[in-house]
Amino acid sequence: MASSSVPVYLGDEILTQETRDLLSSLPSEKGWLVSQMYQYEGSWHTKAMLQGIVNCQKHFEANDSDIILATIPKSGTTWLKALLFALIHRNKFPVCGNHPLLATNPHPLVPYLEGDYCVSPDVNFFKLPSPRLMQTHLSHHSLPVSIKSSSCKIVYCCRNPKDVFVSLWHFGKKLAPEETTDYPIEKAVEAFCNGKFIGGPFWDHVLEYWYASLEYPNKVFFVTYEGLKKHTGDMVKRMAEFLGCGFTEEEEVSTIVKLCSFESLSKLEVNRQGKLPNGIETNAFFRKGEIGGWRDTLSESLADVIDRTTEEKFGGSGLNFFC
Ligand code: PAP
Repeated sequence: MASSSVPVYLGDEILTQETRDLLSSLPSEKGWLVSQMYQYEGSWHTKAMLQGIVNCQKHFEANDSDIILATIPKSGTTWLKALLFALIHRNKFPVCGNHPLLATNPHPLVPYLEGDYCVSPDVNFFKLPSPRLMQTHLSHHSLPVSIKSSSCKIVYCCRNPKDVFVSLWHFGKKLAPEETTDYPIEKAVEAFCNGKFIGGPFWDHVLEYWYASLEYPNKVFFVTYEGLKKHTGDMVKRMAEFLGCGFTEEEEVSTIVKLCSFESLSKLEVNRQGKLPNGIETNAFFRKGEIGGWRDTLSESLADVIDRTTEEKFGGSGLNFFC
């Protein structure tokens, strides 16, 4: 899959000898949306992404003031990038006619850690406005050590698995049509439920951050796409409190909510006609933006397959998705 900011044009030449050796020792198979994927620390990745992960794990140094947005692809990354950027920089960039989000897609505004590290181990984020806001799709256990050992904060967003699957399904059809022709939806659902897709397994990814948020509530803020959709203003205020930049009585949250809404962002020229630096069309990140949109794509029996897996994996965790 050409996941969000994965540089799709990167070839084998970016791989170090160490990564080549590592790759040869890992389980690998042809995957849904990619010709070959590799299992590293329990999750599936492309070669290029693996290089980025290894570099990032070795070289990324978190600052105490950093904010890390963590998601599994298609769970609300673009939306949260916009919301968090607008929220933490609201004094520097008040919501008005020249706000950066009006001219730039949320992805380049919030760097993708392991994506940036694909290209080189010498990444620095010195140009980022403070506090630094960065995004990752890494599992909690694969995060660079300094993210866990420093006082930086993590915001994790998850989404109900049927909508995640369907969002990924359409994203794949748009971006990698040749990789999906021999992959019927039944096979893709099976791969998703077995955790065999880029970034998967979904279940373990969500549960790890869920338990981390219960154990360390001052370190990890857990939010669902559904909760955010239903109570956007309240959730944004809670995130602000968690990040130490709470709203005053007089401050309005509604301008940020509106600026970052699907309706506003998806209408902007930059998100309708633009391209990310890696060539992906920005409109690929704005499809429906709904809760329960899976109904248009999944048959009842395929929805049941995902529901049964959800019950099995999330049973007893306290996590529920009623849609
Ligand atoms: P990524 O992880 O690859 O960056 P991500 O942004 O998590 O992707 O997922 C895209 C989904 O978020 C799309 O969902 P859909 O396919 O079900 O429609 C997209 O429409 C939705 N999305 C993007 N921006 C917003 C937003 N501002 N509000 C709500 N949903 C949004």
